[in-house]
Amino acid sequence: MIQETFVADDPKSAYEEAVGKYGAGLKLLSAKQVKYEDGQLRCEVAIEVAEEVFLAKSCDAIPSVQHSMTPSSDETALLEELTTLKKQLASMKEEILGVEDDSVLAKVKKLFVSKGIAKQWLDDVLISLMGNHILNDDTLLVSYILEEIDESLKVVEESFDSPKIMMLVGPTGVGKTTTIAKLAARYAYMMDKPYKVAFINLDSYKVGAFDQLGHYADIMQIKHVTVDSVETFIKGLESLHDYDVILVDTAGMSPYDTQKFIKTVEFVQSDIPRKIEVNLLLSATVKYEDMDDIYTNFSFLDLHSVIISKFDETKHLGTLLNFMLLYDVPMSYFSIGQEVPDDLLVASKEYLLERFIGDLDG
Ligand SMILES: Nc1nc2c(ncn2[C@@H]2O[C@H](COP(=O)(O)OP(=O)(O)OP(=O)(O)O)[C@@H](O)[C@H]2O)c(=O)[nH]1
Ligand SMILES: [Mg+2]
Repeated sequence: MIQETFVADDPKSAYEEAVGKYGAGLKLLSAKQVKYEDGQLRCEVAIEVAEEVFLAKSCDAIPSVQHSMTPSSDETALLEELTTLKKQLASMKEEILGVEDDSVLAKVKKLFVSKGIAKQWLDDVLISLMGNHILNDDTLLVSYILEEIDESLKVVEESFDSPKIMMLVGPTGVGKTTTIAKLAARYAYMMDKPYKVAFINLDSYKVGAFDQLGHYADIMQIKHVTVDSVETFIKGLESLHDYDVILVDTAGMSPYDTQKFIKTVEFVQSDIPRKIEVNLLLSATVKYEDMDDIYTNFSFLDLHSVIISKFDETKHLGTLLNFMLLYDVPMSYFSIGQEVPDDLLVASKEYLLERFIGDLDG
């Protein structure tokens, strides 16, 4: 077997580069973030492929066991030049947008920033208003920004066109299992047509822990399969081939727990006929400082949507909104309390914006 390391700004891009080169036949060995000499954090993904595949696919005439895509000195110089240019552009923008502290623009910007919206995002949106009278009217300016937020947010519609597998991933204790129970009740009993729903539990890390999902399965009369390896996962899915929706519960993962990530990636990439929709559970109470790590690491799993939980635990939704604005993932459901099955909403921009406006006014 030949090992190769791919480097990119985030794990997903590095992994996609590897898959782009070798197809799905590769084995993922590790994924880690490394601080490079230029001070940038980059992600290194190590993979393993059969020697024949390596020789067939590698455009490098001399096969090397450890091939790193670390930039060459020319590329580094180019990167530095680009970084300088970017900084110059940013400072030019700063000059244009740098206005008196008591101006309408400064006050409105301050308000949104204080509620969690990134200054950078606001500047990108506001730059197009330079010279426009809206900048002198706080009501119009606030409405303009809210409309821009509304336009940038994305919602994914519920769809049952074909049978699907929904996997819920996310940090520990965010509400994955409870949300799976709510979704199961919704799909099996609360829609125009009853769907055939089953559970698969990958949450095998918590040995001996109370089987929360099994408990919900018993109450709701939902078929429930627990697996502990990719092989039993594939077998489990085969045995559930005639189910409309298979909900897959996973163990809570710290975004830094590479081993659990790799294990989960193996399940997501396993050789099965249906694509797995991976949904990231994110708490509305997420900390600003943690968002970047959560996104960078969980996006590795090729996210289909974000499900937001614990709406009832905070009035301040700016940080969450900021997350949705910065990363290009649509929202699918909102969990608004602990009650199964009632405290679940299909994601709506209006609901999120209304709550955010309530906070702006407050
Ligand atoms: N207030 C509130 N609590 C919630 C919500 N969703 C889940 N919870 C509670 O959060 C706690 C953890 O929920 P779980 O569903 O076990 O979370 P999990 O992500 O499966 O946890 P792990 O499997 O340990 O990672 C439970 O007490 C739930 O009742 C919500 O929307 N609002
Ligand atoms: Mg759980």
